Amino acid sequence: MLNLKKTVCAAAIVAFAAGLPLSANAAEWRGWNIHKPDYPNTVAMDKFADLLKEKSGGKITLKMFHSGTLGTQPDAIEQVRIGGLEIGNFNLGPIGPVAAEANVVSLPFVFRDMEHMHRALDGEAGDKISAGMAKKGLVALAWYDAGARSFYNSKKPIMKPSDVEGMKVRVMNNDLYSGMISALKGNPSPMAFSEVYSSLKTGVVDGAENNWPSYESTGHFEVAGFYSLSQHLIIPECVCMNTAAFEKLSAADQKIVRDAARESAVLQRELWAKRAASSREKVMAAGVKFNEIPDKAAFQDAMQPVYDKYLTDNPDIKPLVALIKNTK
Ligand code: GTR
Repeated sequence: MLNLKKTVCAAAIVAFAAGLPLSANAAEWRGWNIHKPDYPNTVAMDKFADLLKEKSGGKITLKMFHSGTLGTQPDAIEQVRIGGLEIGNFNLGPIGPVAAEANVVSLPFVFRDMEHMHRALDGEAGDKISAGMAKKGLVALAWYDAGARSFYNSKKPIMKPSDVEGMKVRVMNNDLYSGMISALKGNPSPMAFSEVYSSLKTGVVDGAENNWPSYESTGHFEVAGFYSLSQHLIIPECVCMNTAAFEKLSAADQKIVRDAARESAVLQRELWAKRAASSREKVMAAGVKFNEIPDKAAFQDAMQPVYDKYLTDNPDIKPLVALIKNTK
């Protein structure tokens, strides 16, 4: 794996030596993506790059780096914020710690279902989340889908909150997720996506949580064969751009960039729906033991303290949560 800092540094030195500007107006932008070649996000980000080139008549070009080759997600978010990279396809989960507004989507059960999430993000709540992110260096050009996240593990079916007690569960980097596992009396283990497979295999962790496509594409189903449909988090993703770089563009170019990202999002959502179904079929055929959760409200109740604590610590966010809840 390439070392992100070294790469960015090397690029800066080359640009400096060549007398090139380091701004995003330089010939080629660079984009980060964590997923493998055939994943919906990967295909959609490649489409975004194609559309950028086409719509700008070759003036704007984007080179995508897939499979997390430019480093972990929290590092890449930082790089896009400071302008070391121009573009990233990020999950809003690890953006929460840098932009409080984005953290609302990481409150367990904040969205009733995918449709509710779409309506909220396409409306006023989405505008408020975008505004908060832009202030922190990330312009959300478009939203991608990432389904609902459920628990999986190598030990047993999870039917009720107490089944998580004592389990070591990998979470993404965000205190809300650690709090969520602690609330279930499990042991949270924040860790990079790329480390989860071997950690599950060697028993460093017992379980993790994710959507069907990521559970399948990573091979986690091979080493954690119990998937329990808790659907406790519905976290959208963004095509994000460094704010300063975006603001430097002419209004016409900004429109090109937004339009290209939105068009790629239409494709991503279509591919996502298909992949969610095919990934589920694939892991079931491979022998995964799947269970529905009889009483999801029990998980919601058990996770409520995380919710309450977050809103007590961040009272400014309360209206945004209310806005989401009241979105029909
Ligand atoms: C996936 C998401 C990735 C990453 C990953 C994880 O669903 O698309 O961006 O956040 O989950 O669990 O780290």
